[in-house]
Amino acid sequence: MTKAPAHRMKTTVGIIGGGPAGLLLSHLLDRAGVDSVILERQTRAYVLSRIRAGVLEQGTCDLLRAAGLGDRLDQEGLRHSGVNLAFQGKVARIDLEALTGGKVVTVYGQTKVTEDLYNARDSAGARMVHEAKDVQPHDIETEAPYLTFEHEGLAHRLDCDFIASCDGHHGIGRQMIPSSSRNEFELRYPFGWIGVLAKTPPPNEELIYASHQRGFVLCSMRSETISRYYLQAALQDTPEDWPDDRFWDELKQRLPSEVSATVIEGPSIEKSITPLRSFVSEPLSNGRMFLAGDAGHIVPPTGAKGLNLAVSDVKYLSDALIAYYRHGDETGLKSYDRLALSRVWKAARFSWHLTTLMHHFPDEGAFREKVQKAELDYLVGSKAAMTAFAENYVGLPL
Ligand code: RFL
Ligand code: PHB
Repeated sequence: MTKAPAHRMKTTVGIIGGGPAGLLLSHLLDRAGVDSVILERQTRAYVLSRIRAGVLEQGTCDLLRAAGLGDRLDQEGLRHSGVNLAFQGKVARIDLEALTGGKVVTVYGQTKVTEDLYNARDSAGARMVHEAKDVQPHDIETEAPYLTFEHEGLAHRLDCDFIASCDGHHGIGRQMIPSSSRNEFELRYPFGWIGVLAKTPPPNEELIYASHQRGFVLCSMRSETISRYYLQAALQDTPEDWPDDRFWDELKQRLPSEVSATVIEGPSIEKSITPLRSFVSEPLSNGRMFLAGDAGHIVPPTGAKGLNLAVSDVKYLSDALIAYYRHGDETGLKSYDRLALSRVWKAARFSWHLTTLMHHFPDEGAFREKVQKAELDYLVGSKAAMTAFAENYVGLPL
């Protein structure tokens, strides 16, 4: 039963979801004088405890710096000018910086990005509602959309000019686009990743993506003293199937000996499992509601693109909204779908390609394995192929 709203609020842009996409959108709009309110289902502590992305593209860092969010990023972010691919017992380095005319990636955890955004929003006195239950968009195809929700047992209504659905893959926004005008493209991979965070120094200064008969491995990090590892695992596995001893043992078996010799084991401080999938929903808008970030698309983490795509969507959307309020110019709003989807599909392609290149596909036979090895050999032996890889890994232009 719907309760009559006890509280009515008004804003310009109503944002569903206070993850990186929603927080950054609110921040960029605020800098241009456009008001917004964020409705987040979880508590702030919960949002900040999610361990996810680690790698920021050059363009993401440039944008964060330009938005006044660069101080801690520049102090604590680890600048990586190269990345390593390991297979057949050897490690090959791809020199990102040299191959892209000076672009690099920065290792800086999503937790820190989110903390920086919260701090910026707090100092600007932003309106954010945590533990907002049952958020529902209404009248999105009219000029007066609104959101209803429950908070602390009371019914609320938020009137707005536009709605931004930044509510992640399981959010409500996408479901409001009628299925007759929505196309969903999805690929589920026959495996997942088990991730471990450990208070031990990483085995290498740079990331190592390793392909092995027993499955994929990624050696990443959060700092010089905290390592982050991922292993390809069976879809049905749970963290309980991976006690620390099994994890370290399997990790070492899959890495070239020169790398496994430098792995320092330690108790895991976080362990989680995630299935891999590619997903894009088209269009990314309907009437006055726009989807940004994981709400509209998911990429497998292999390419390190998810958070970076959330940032590029938000850049296009905030530019469009700001142009509308400054000059009454609707062009950006009308071209949001085209612009965002064009970049999304390129990152979806790269993430899918790197996933298929690096993982073991148990049911696909020896021919596939031979082709996979040939492609890896070609990639690390051809400047043209490495350049294409590097261009995508540091991020295509925004
Ligand atoms: P989020 O972070 O999921 O935030 C959505 C927010 O919306 C809230 N919400 C709702 N609020 C109100 N009402 C509702 N009905 C709601 N439904 C949901 C949620 O509580 C949440 O707070 O989406 P956003 O902001 O679009 O950000 C996307 C990124 O979080 C995601 O793409 C990345 O984490 C993906 N990712 C990586 N991306 C990178 O760019 N580089 C990486 O190295 C990288 N590594 C990763 C990753 C994701 C991983 N996992 C766990 C899937 C590694 C892993 C293991
Ligand atoms: C991470 O450090 O969490 C990470 C790094 C690179 C990826 C995915 C995840 O491709």
